[in-house]
Amino acid sequence: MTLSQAQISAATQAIRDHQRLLVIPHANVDPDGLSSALACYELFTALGKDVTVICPDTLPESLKFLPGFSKLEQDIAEHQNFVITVNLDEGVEVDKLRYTVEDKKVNIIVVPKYGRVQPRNISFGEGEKRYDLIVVVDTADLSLLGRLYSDHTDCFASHPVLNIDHHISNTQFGQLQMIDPTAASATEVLYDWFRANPDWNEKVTPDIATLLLTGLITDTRSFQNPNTTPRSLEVAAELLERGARQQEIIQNIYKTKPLSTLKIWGRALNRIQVDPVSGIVWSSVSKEDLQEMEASSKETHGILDELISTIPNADVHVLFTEVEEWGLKASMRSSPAIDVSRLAAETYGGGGHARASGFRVRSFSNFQLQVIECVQKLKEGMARQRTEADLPLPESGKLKVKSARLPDGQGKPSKPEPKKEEVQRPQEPKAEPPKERDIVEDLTGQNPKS
Ligand SMILES: [Mn+2]
Repeated sequence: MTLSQAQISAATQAIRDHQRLLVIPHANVDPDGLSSALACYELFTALGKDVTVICPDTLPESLKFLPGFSKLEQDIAEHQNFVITVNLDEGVEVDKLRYTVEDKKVNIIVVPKYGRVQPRNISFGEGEKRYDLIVVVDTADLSLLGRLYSDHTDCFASHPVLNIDHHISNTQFGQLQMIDPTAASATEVLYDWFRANPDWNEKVTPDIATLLLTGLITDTRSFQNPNTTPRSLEVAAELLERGARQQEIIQNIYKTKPLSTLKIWGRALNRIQVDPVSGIVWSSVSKEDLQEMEASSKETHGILDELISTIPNADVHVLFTEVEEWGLKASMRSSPAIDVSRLAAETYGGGGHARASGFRVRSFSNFQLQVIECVQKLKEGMARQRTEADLPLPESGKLKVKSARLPDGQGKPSKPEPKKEEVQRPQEPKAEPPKERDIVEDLTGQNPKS
């Protein structure tokens, strides 16, 4: 389902009718959310709007290259002016305004030049609101805005909200929606919208094209995920033609990593464990590891992808991280043979998608022992699912490092889910793209699937 003309027109009209726009991506923002918000900032500012973008997270260094990054604000300014009006109809002319403060009171003193101000000349009321339209991007539900939403629920209730997203699980919040679950990224939805309005389309600068391409590249894992459609590739090509700086994106997002990140990745990859009998691959990062490498738990993002590309033909990949606030955090991905959303729910009350899920264990005495216990429970859960589905155990010797990828198409070249499970936990699985084809491989003719 792509965007309807009615949705596009209504959203366009909302922007034309409002002046003070507040744009917000989801909490724990990812590059697609942030690029979407900044692309809105750039385009709406070019249309003469007064735009505020709020992103309360501490952002990774790697995203500082995004155009408009320095314009990000941290919190919603809800202060609304209060206006006291002196009616001058009766021949009064005001000379000065003064105020005094006494005992928790402010006196506003109107000094007339001519005439006399009577109580009947005074009226008062609320001034203009700081914002008149809220635009929420890349967010399946308002609760995923985190504290920004819970601290300012009234603000969301008292302003019209335009909801722009590509998650199939979007809860359709807001008065206006532009949701396209067939789009690979929120920036793809935005590009369709921008293009639909000729006067906006001509304002798509190389900076905006760079922002839009950033979301597309990261949400498809460089066009590796099956959410990549022919249209995403067309959009990417068009954005490049319009000056998107692809090399800058790749350099900043994929090729520049702080030393601490490299060290923590090295530690995790060094610790990969494989159970060929049950088809599970896992690794762990403890609090001590993080301290020793002077890394934050955020720097473990991407390790799971690395596990998957290193040993692609396991049924379940898990990364266990010891996180300060939460205890143990497990992130899982799976092949179609195992439903990890069910696995997470049955073992530790977690959740997510069928192919990407997670769970948390809050208290334990020893992290490494807890990891072993978790792996044991996961293996039991996997065995139950296999028995129910009457699936055989993986062939022994199947789990080999990448070079051993099976030539007959049994090896899974890539995982289907984008790495969204940590960011947007409550969402449902993304719409399976029409036929699970790996477009990049079809185009290059490499590793054709059976
Ligand atoms: Mn997204």
